[in-house]
Amino acid sequence: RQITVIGVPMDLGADRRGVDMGPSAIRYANLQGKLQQIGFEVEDIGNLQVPTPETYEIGDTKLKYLREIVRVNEELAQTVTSVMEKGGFPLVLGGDHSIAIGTIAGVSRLQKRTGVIWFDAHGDLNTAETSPSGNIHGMPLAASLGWGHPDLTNCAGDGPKISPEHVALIGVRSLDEGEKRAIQENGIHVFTMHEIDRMGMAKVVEEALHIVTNGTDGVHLSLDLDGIDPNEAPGVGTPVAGGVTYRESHLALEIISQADVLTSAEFVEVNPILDVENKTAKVAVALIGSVFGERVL
Ligand code: DIR
Ligand code: MN
Ligand code: MN
Ligand code: MN
Repeated sequence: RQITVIGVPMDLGADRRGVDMGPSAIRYANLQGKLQQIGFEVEDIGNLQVPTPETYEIGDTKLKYLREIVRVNEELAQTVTSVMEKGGFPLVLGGDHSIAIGTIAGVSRLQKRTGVIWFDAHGDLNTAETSPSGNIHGMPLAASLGWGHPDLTNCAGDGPKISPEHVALIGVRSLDEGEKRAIQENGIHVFTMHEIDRMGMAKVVEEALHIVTNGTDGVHLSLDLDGIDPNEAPGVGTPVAGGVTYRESHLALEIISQADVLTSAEFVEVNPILDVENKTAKVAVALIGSVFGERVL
């Protein structure tokens, strides 16, 4: 089977911080070697062109860089769709989490009912109205569900790309008021750190897998490195204490790997500027190993 790596050096969705170097940092941590060692054929198609924030106006401060973000996501969606059409597995490297809008749009063109595992400290369920920051990286799950500004919800295809009952969030510990409301009103399944502590990660992931595979044709994994505890993954823009441990995160991805349901994945928000000796990119590559079937024995 072939994995196609797509880099998206996006840093427009979260105020310029250095997350545009994420794809490079992950490659430098020997992504390709790791995947080949597991036995995959790897094709790296490089990075998509992403505009530099300094060369554009921020625009509406409730939706910063909306136009440029939409443009990149349209291209990303097209790229993801064509990779899947050729039978490849798209592995998207961020960049900030706003790129999930394009990845999911691209996947959903071929896979009408896509389940999504959203691994994150945050809900990413904001709209312009509920966002405290105006940063679009806090909105991609909402946009994919069809909520928010029409330019985001109609990006690379009109309307919702996924439905609330096919989504499971894992690792959540920071939600804005509007996000809490969206979760309650739409019955979105959220496994916060509380559930992980109480039930254990194995049980949480088994339940999440049940949700995302029930009535779907495939599953997308959207993994924000800030879901992991900042002690293990310090190179992220918005660290939140009390996160998923190194082993819990591997266990989660090992169980997901064994279920053999993933059709696409993305690893986002690695920021080498805020990191310590590329630790967070190394964690990302180790996790990518687990999700693609690397085993101890
Ligand atoms: C916050 C932070 N909820 C926002 N979101 C982040 O700006 O919407 N998501 N950091 O990953
Ligand atoms: Mn996050
Ligand atoms: Mn984010
Ligand atoms: Mn996120």
